[in-house]
Amino acid sequence: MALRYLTAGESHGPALAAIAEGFPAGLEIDFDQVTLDLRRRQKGYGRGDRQKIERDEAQFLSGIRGGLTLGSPIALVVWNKDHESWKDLMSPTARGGPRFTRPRPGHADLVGILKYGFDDARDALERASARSTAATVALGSLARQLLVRFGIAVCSRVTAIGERAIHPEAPPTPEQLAAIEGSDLHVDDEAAAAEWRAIVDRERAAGGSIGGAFEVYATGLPPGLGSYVHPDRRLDGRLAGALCSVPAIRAVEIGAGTRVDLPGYRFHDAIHWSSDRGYFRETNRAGGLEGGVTNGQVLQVRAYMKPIPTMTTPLPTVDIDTRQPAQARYERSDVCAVPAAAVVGEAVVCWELAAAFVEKFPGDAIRDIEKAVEAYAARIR
Ligand code: EPS
Repeated sequence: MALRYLTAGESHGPALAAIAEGFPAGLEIDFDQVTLDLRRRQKGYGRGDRQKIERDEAQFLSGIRGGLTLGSPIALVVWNKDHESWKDLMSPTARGGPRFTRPRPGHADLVGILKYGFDDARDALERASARSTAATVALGSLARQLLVRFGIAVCSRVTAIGERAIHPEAPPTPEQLAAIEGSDLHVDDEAAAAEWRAIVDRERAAGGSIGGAFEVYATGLPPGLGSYVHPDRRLDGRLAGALCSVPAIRAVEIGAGTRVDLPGYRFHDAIHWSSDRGYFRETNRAGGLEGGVTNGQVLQVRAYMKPIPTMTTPLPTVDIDTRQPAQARYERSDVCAVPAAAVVGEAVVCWELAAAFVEKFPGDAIRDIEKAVEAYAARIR
């Protein structure tokens, strides 16, 4: 069964909801891990006041019994605590409040108005809000648990805020990972973090916002996930698509993908073999993917986030009622959400990898998948 999901929910509506299908039966679910991932998404220097209100937690409604998956659809809800203050404006039974008529350049406000025929941008922006990524992270946490069961670990680090970038050579070591998880900039480089805080402070003072970049890594992947046989089965395309579908992500790089300055003989990773390691490489500019297929190296993808379009110093826009020039409306937002986006990036990478994993090793029960994994490992050994 293929892994698939749907999410629902408006940012200030009662809740976010998700339904996932395709998890094999018998997978142990650690609910604390889901809560941990949801809380990791809420953190980060530059986040707005909404995160002081919410304490995100998933309430599971189906598909799990006594901590074990049943193979049936998993339904979950993340309640919006802030809904209490919005229930007269944003609920299935009420739509009060002033209309939002001055669309923010860069947000879904105007395209939503045009596409769906609204006279109030709130009808679009509530669903377009990055708040929906809480549901994504809950689903990604389930996918992470399937991957961990088979020795695959996914993590991330921020690599740029504004004009200042770092260029880590390798995925984080366990010590570096502990530093990343303890950092409000989701990085193990305190000098960079200090500069990034100053950049965020500068933009907050200027009434602006700031974007950045992060890397997601996956270790322990077997070679052979994804396929080159048809474009929509290529894992590089699926990962790039998943990352670009996260709000505000505008570019994705796989391995050293943007190093067009390197000639082929310096770009590609030479293949070696030894009796103890099997096939191996000394470099990983491919980022763990060749032909859209995992090659057994560490997966390394980088995503770039644009600055959030909601700013206290608003951009010029047009009022949809008067068609006269106006200032874009400001609503509470984040100055910088790159550390949170890195956690969302992990979630979508976990999902795509878990989906590719159950395609390669199908089975209704976790034991069936184990057998398929063992048989494949024996064949390629
Ligand atoms: C977000 C919740 C939102 C925003 C942000 C992400 O909460 P509120 O709108 O109530 O402040 O902070 O959404 C956006 C950046 C956006 O463009 O919509 C969250 O939980 O991540």
